Amino acid sequence: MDLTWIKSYSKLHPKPEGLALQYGTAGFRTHAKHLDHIMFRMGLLATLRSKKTKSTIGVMVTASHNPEEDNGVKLIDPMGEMVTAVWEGYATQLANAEQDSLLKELKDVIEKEDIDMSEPASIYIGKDTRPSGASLSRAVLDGVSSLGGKTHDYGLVTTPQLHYMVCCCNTHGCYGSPTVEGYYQKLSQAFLQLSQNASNCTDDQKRLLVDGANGIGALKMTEMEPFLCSKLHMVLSNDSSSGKLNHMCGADYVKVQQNAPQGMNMGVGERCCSFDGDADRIVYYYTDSKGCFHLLDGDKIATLISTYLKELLTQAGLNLQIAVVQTAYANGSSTRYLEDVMKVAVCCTKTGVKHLHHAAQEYDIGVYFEANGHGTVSSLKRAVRLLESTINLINQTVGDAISDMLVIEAVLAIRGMSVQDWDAIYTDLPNRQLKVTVSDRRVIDTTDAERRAVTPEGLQDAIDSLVKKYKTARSFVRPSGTEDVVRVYAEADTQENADRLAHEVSLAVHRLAGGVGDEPKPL
Ligand code: G16
Repeated sequence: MDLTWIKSYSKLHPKPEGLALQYGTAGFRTHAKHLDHIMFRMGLLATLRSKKTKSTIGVMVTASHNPEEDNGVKLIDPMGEMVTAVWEGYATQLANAEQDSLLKELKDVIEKEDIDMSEPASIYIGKDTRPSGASLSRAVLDGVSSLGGKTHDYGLVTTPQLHYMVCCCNTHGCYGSPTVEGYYQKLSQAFLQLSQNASNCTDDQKRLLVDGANGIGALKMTEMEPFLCSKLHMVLSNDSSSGKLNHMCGADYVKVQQNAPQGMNMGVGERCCSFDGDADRIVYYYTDSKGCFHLLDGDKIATLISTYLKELLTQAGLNLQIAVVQTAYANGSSTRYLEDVMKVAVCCTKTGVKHLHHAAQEYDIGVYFEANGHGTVSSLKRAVRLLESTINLINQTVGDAISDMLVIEAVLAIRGMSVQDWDAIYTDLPNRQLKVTVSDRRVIDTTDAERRAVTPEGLQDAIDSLVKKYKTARSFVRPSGTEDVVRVYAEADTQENADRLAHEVSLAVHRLAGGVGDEPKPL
C-alpha cells in the first residue's frame, strides 16, 4: 500500500532530531513542548492497532500526577486495558524514528502485525485539563485522519472515563452506554442500590471532603454529584478555580509527603480523600484530635474492599478464589495482615497497574491496588446477585478514583465503619519515599518485582547492609517510568529510622548510580 503521503503529514509534526523517549510506566510522559510529534505518531499507531484488532482504541492525553507543564499519552486497548508490551515496543519504535525513517518504521509494524490497511479504524480521544492538551490532542487527531481513521473526541474526561467508553463501545453497550452520562448513571445506580443496605447515615457520615488536585476529577465530580441523590455530600477543594494542577495537592502529593493538601479545610476526624491529575488514583486520610495525620492509602483500600468481598462470598456460600495484588511499595503491615489474618492470597508485581491488572486476572476475584492509590477490582462476572451491585460500581477496566471512592463510601456505610475504624484494621509501618536524580536512570536494573537491584554492581549489597541496621526494615530502589528520577522507598520500625534509612539508601544511589548535583541531605 502506498503510504508516502504520511511523509508530508508528518512534517507538520516534526520530531526534534536526536530526541529519544520511552513508552514508560503509563505511556509517554515529559515536558509538553517535546510531545507534538509523539502525539501525531500515537495517532498513527492507535489507527494501526484499531485495524489490527477490528475494535475501537483509546488515546488519552494526560500526564496524570506530573506537574502542569508536562503532558503525556496513554493508549487504551479494546477491553479498556493498557496496550500490550509488544505494542508498547512499537510505540517507542515509532516515537523515536527520525523524520525520514518514520514511513519505513510504520511499514515495519504493518508487516510484522500483518495489518490489513483496508480495514476501517475508530479511535476515541480524551484529555485532562492541562493547557497543552488542546493542541496535543489535535496532533493525535491529525495522525488518525492521515491514515483514514474515524475519531470521536470526548474532550475533557478522566482517564478511567475514556477506558470505560472504549470498553462500552467494543462490548456493544454490554458494559454500559459510551457517554459521560452513561458512566454517571451506571456508577450512581449501583452506588444507590448498594447504599440501601446501609443503616441510615447521619449528615456527618455522608460528608466527604474531596481534593480534586485542581484537575479533571474536580470538574467531573461536580457533574456527577446530582446523580448521587444527596446520598453523599462532597465538599470539593482544589477544584481548579484558582490553584495549579497537582501543585501542593492531589493523591501523589498527599501519599509522598504524608501530609494534607493545601487548600483543604479539615476538621478533626473528618473523612477526606484526594484524586490525582487524571482521577485514576485516590487516597483517603484524616487528622486526629492531636493533629496527627493518618493516611489510608492503596494498601488500606485493598484491605477494606477485599475484606468486604470475602464476607459476601462467605455469605453467598461461594468458593471463589480471591487475591490481592500489590507492588514492592506495599506496606509490610498490609501484606502481613492480608496473608496472616485475612488468609487471602497476596502476590507482588512490578510497578504499573498494567502489571497488576494481568496478575489479578489469574484469580476469580483479583483486588489490586498500588500503595499510591491506583487500582480496582477485576473479577469474572459470575451470576451472583449479591455481588452484582458491587461489581457494577467498580470500573473494571482501570483504576478509577470516582468509582473507587463510591465503593469505599458504600462499604464503610454498609459495615457501619468510620474512617478511624477502617484505619485501625492494621498499623502501617513508618515509611519514606525519596527521589534521586542521576545522569541516566537506566543504569539501575531490577528483578523480583523491582524489589532487588541487579545493576549497578554493589548497589544491592549496599542496600542490604543498610537495611540490616534497622528493625522490621525494607528498602528498594527503581527507576521511575514517569519522571526522570530514581525512586527510593524505605520502611522501618520508627519514622526516624525510615527517614534515616531512605536517606542512606539515597546516598548509596547517588554514589553508585551516577548521582547528579549535591549528595542528598538528611531529612
Ligand atoms: C502511573 C502508573 C502507576 C504508577 C505511577 C508511578 O500513574 O499508572 O501504575 O504507579 O505512574 O510510576 P513510576 O514510579 O514508574 O513513575 P499515573 O497516575 O501517574 O498515571
